[in-house]
Amino acid sequence: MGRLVVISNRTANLGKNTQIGGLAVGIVDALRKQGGLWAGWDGSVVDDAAAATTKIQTHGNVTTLTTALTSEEHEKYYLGFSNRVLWPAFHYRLDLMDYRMEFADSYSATNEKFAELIRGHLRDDDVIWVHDYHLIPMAAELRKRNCKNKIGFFLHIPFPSADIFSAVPRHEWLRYCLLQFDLIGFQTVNDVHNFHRYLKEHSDAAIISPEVVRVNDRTINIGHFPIGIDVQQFAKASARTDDTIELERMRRKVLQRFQVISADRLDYSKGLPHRMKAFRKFLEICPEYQGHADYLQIASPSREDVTAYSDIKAELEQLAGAVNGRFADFNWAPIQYINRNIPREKLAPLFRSSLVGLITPLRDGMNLVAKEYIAAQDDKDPGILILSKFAGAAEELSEALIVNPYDISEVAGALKTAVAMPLEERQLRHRKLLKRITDHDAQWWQRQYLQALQRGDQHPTANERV
Ligand code: ADQ
Repeated sequence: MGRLVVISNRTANLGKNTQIGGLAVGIVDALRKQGGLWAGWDGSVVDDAAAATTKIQTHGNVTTLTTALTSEEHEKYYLGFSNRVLWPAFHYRLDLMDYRMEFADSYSATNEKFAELIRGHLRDDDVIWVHDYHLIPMAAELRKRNCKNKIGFFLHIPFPSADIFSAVPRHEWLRYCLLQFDLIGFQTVNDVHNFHRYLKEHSDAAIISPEVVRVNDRTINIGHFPIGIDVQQFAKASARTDDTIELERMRRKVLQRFQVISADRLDYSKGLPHRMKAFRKFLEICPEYQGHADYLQIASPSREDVTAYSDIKAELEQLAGAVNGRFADFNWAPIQYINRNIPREKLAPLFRSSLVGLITPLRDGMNLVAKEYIAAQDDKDPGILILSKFAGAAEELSEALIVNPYDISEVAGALKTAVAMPLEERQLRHRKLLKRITDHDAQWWQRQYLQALQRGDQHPTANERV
């Protein structure tokens, strides 16, 4: 078996003592098992191309190959086409899509630059796994450079409905690029349906079966591979509580209070304002819980150079202030809003000490926080997950309380149900949810994906056109 080559916008730090979390868990595990190369942007931005040096570092059997972006690439490829066009459109926010031709040109050129850099490091028997919406043209660029390796793509965010995708400028080119991969992996069955429907309506591709599409004489495999987490690692971290969290938990117990928790990147797709309004509604319809319900929203700063992100930050600060102003008493404030990254060792016990995990994105590829919340629970007295039906995770986690995040009253009602739910019902739901995330963990995800990529049909010939 050849090496695994992973190409993603960012790579993780593989140095000693680094806690790896989120989607990196599965990738690192696969790389360490098979040995390989991880290529991507190093996170730095330089003024001009001459200053963008390539770094090669080796950690055991894994090598990282990283480079900087120029300020122009950062502005147009990363913040521009990736995060002002593809991200909003794929999350159904065409109103926030800000397309400019130079964004698409830079997106294409930056993919070309990465491909050029990586091509020189590839071996004939490498299997290549490309991640996410920043790198849709990667296979096309590698094929142009006569790369005949198996190349798979995994989309971490939702694939939108056919109408929405066809509203993205240059969607025909994106489709052409996608169809240069040997395997296109999505998070959910719904994403696969959306992609099929788009191909049916907007291309000549023949859909042979749900898993196989043919274009000219090429075969492209398609599948859904719901990403998972390292359940054991997160469960372990959740049991290692620290003094402050433990003290707070005991204080709440004495005061007969409970905690509702949410943790997200501060992103408009995560539905934070809707959620705060739902919590306000809950306090209105259940006045008996005023003074007893603590809502902790942890929001890590994200893409602050994009206006839509600074707007939502201001909206949230205003909302949290207004709710606290209205309901707070001298010894209780309903909302605690933290706008920074919290280390995983702290996040996990915080999840465990919360009676409700309120995870209500307006649209999400999967949502790992939902799975982390389940993994962190004490099975003797587990909390309850309230989950948006528009999170990819809702396809798997049907024993959560599934809600429409746009319906503020429905979410407030789910909060009411959750806090009154008897222990036996919480335990029953938790058992089923825990089993599902354990069966479909991060290792399972990468194995399923890589097996599908390895057993797929022969690589396509270079330079074919759709
Ligand atoms: P994200 O949009 O980043 O990922 P998510 O899946 O929820 O969303 O992952 C976020 C990760 O960051 C989790 O591991 C969580 O614990 C951590 N996190 C969140 N808030 C934090 C905070 N304040 N401090 C520290 N850590 C925090 C994209 C897609 C998702 C998809 C993943 C993986 O948008 O839909 O699930 O990729 O495929």
